[in-house]
Amino acid sequence: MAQNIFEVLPNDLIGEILSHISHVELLVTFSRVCKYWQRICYELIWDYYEKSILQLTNLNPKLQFADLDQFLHSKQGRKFIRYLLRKGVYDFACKLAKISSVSEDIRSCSIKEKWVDVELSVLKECFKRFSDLTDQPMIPPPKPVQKVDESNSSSRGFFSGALSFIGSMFAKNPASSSSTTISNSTNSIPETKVTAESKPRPEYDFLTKVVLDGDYASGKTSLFNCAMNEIPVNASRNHHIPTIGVDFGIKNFQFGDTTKIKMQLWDQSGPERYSRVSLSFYRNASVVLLLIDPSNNFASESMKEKAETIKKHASKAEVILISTKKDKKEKRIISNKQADKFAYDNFESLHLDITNTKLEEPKNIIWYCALLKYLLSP
Ligand SMILES: Nc1nc2c(ncn2[C@@H]2O[C@H](COP(=O)(O)OP(=O)(O)O)[C@@H](O)[C@H]2O)c(=O)[nH]1
Ligand SMILES: [Mg+2]
Repeated sequence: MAQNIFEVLPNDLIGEILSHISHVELLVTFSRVCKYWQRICYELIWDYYEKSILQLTNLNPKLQFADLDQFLHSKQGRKFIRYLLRKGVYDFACKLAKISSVSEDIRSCSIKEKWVDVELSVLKECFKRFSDLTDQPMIPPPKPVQKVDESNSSSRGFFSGALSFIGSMFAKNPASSSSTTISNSTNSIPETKVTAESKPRPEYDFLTKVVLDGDYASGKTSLFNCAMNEIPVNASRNHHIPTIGVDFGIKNFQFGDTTKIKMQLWDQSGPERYSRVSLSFYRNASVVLLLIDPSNNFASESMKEKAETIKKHASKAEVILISTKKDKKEKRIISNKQADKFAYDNFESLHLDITNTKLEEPKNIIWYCALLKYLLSP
């Protein structure tokens, strides 16, 4: 009966509904959506694949898969899912970075609204569903179970409640339709209190080590200063102070009510030249930020060399390729398209083009790293 309603909806209306849903959601809810919509979801996802990936990979655009499920289980499909998930998380990170608040000593940033928990639990489900794509080096400390009151999830946020809405259409019992820890039962309130009071919360739920890697003068220390100390580069001064020794900073993140992440951000110096020393930097790194200055003549060669080293010594780390100095007018030797392709081919991951002359993009990056830690951890 319910499916017939979907069947008779005009295509324009279906298109309007689906336009509010991200590609990640389309992908993950795809198999749950009623069969009348599968075709439209298929077309939207395939269209995105052609626009975003095929042009990077030079694959034959005529390559067609009989059905999306078959494609998603292929090697290319798995790579695409991995990429899509990361894109979705990065967009979400940008949004959180913008609305988060920072403590006076700028060591902690938080966003405590309940809808963040709800949206994160949806993303976490996506990562769990494709769990063979996740592999993080450090084991998180045990985490107290907390329940989230659904009444506050409202329509704000990245997923706009669309997933819950569609899920509830197909569930026998709407309250059980969500696969997350969401509960709107009245019993959940005392239960939350008991849990919270009887077990003191640990200082953090996950510890993540993020390493800045890349050539001399690629912008590592500048990104570090933006992210940790909120000091942007003054482009007119163009004064490079080489880093001496090792530096690392700590930043604490709190997402919603439930998750606290402690991040160590490592900046390196000598190892740019003494590569053997840098191997200890990679140990237990959850994320490697590989920076390049795309106007540097040697960036292309060193990017390839670095990629090999990272694959060898930090095989479990998530790698993000970052082009710095977006603000500079000089001719770039490495184009964004080349860098996108390099990141996709080598790390199945994102390439980000940033400037350290403003705080915004470095902040987005560390929020992204913090979110990834949470989402990739079992
Ligand atoms: N215009 C501009 N200059 C940058 C940017 N990032 C770094 N720099 C400059 O590039 C030089 C090297 O940066 P630094 O962070 O010390 O590089 P590191 O050796 O990799 O740590 C310094 O003069 C910085 O001011 C950027 O995004 N835009
Ligand atoms: Mg430096």
